[in-house]
Amino acid sequence: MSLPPGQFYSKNWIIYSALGEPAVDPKSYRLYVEGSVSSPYSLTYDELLELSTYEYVNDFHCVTKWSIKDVHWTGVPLRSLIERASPKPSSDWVLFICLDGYTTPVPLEDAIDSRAIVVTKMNGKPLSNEHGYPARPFIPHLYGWKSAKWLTSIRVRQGYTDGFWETLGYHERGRVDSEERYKGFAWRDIKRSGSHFSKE
Ligand SMILES: Nc1nc2c(c(=O)[nH]1)N[C@H]1C(S)=C(S)[C@@H](COP(=O)(O)O)O[C@H]1N2
Ligand SMILES: [Mo]
Repeated sequence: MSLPPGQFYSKNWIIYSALGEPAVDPKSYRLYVEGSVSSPYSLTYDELLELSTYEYVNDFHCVTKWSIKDVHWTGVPLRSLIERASPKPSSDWVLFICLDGYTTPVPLEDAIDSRAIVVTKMNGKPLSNEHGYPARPFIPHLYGWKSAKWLTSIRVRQGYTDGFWETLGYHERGRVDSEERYKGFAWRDIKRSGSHFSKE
């Protein structure tokens, strides 16, 4: 797997917990699939673990440029979780909502990508608390801030809304290959324009 533009490999993860680290009790935990859907529902942790999983090896890319090589991901396809709730036809975004209050939006199209999952295991083990136990989404072609830790709700929406980092200028979509790091432009456009501050 080749390294996308602007990234470098780091040996160790950098743990980001912008809003603190909640301790999640798996007995009371619920994952909600709700919003612009006909049949909202929720799953307990045990129910989530009973669903069939999909696994693969893929790098993890943080927008601040560090990447982790060859992470083994195991999780439940987001597509199946979302389809079960029957999204209304006009739905076009999904907002991930976390127990610490962190949020991040992704286009519905990315959320139902065949490789988009709700991760329950990283490198063969349940997620550690600092990595977002019990669940976090992972969408391989998007930057790591879209992989919201301590996920509690998959909210289908009509229309875009900012999440935590998007309010502070991070890109609406965040595709790694086209360097969608910040709103309004892709980093490669800046390089092409030859100036960091003027796009005119
Ligand atoms: N709830 C929550 N999820 C989060 C974050 C956060 O601060 N809070 N940071 C994001 C960012 S910017 C990155 S790069 C990854 C980092 O994952 P890690 O903390 O497991 O290394 O988590 C993402 N998910
Ligand atoms: Mo990040």
